[in-house]
Amino acid sequence: MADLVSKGLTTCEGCGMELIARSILDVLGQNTIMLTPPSCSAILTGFGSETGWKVPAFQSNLENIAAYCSGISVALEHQNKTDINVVALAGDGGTVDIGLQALSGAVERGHKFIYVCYDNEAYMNTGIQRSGSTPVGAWTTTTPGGKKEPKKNIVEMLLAQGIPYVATASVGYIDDFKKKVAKAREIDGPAYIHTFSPCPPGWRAKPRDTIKIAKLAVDTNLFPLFEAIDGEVRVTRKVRKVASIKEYLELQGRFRNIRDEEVESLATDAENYYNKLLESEAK
Ligand SMILES: Cc1ncc(C[n+]2csc(CCOP(=O)(O)OP(=O)(O)O)c2C)c(N)n1
Ligand code: SF4
Ligand SMILES: [Mg+2]
Repeated sequence: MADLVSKGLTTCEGCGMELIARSILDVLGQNTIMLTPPSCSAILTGFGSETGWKVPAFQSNLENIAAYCSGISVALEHQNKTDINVVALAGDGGTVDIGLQALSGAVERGHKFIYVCYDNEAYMNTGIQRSGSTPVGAWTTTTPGGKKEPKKNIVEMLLAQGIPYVATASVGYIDDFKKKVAKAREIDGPAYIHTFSPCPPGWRAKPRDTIKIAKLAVDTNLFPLFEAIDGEVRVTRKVRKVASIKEYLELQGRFRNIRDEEVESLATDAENYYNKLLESEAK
């Protein structure tokens, strides 16, 4: 298989986002246009005449990547170019906060594009500021005592909007992610994949623990893996034995000062949400 992302990028050791980028193009191949907003994924799009992508790519603003996807998608339609994938690779801040209105608008208009959010749970590129996607108890430079508010659930927001395909994924289960990218390509409309993506420097974690942490997030039910086609939910990885949230938290320095009651609330919310997903699957 051709490697469509250059080697020797300046992403950090153990970066989840880079693995996501490589995996997207492993599945979709050459006939793909990649878009990135200001964020760590912009490292791949590059500066001036240098780029890490071996496919066409475009750098948007932070608030409007989905609007650019819409425009490119419509232009391709007008040219009868139906075999080209339009893909956004955006961070959590650029998705659940700053780019939300553009994403919601593009989904409402029903354009055909694939939006992959790599969720490293903070604004990493600008120095680890909290985002709407930062979980309770996590240290960031703007939540020195740990974040108080729960993580925003963008997937449920898009489900409520009636998006034809939405899924969660994790770099810990990369085959599951790749299957979802392949499904997203077949959807005649917007498709969104929210992907758990460890960031060793931002999480004060060891680079070698990236995959372990990404698996534990799923196996603790903190980040359940599922997809919904036309609103029909299917849990794609059933958790038979719930893993230890304590072990998950201890691998990351950002949770060093988390309080017992916050750990409890994370565990309770995780269990409730996972059960809710199983119930909607059964309907
Ligand atoms: C409207 C706007 N606000 C702020 C910025 C500055 N900025 C550039 S990258 C970035 C962080 C984006 O965070 P996220 O989307 O989570 O991606 P990550 O850095 O974590 O990869 C910010 C705040 C900007 N470019 N545009
Ligand atoms: S700061 Fe985090 S997301 Fe950004 S390149 Fe480094 S590991 Fe990847
Ligand atoms: Mg981020």
